[in-house]
Amino acid sequence: MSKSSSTAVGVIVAVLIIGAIASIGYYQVVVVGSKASSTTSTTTSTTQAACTPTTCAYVNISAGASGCTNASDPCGFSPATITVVLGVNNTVIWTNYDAAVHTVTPVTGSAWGSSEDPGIMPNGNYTYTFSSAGTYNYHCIYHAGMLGEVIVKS
Ligand SMILES: [Cu+2]
Repeated sequence: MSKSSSTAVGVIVAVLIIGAIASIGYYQVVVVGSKASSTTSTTTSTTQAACTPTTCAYVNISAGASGCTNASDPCGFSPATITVVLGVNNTVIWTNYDAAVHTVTPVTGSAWGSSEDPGIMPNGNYTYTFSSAGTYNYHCIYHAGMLGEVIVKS
């Protein structure tokens, strides 16, 4: 290899290295930075549905719930377990504070539960009044880690 061609190769390698460093820097500043800022700016004006005439119990679908994909490490429904009493607060309202669509779907049966097509929209809610004592396990059909439970007492 002649001296001039090895110099040319050296220049090309230097340009590639600088380009790689520049794109990593771009990724961290622009891509990661925009993710961070969009995360902090997702404070929405989501409001819980009014509850009349009964007293309701509320479950929040937390911001970031779409990341709850691990069934052995559940998250997303807050509180994950809620205990209500018939005639007192047996109307449960789920409010979606996340940017993604979620569902409240019974683990067994289909006697209750939110729409699954598409589900509870961001800022939306789902209300159900339980009329029988029991334990009602539910999940989100889109995110395997979103598991919840309503315990209804008489
Ligand atoms: Cu979900």
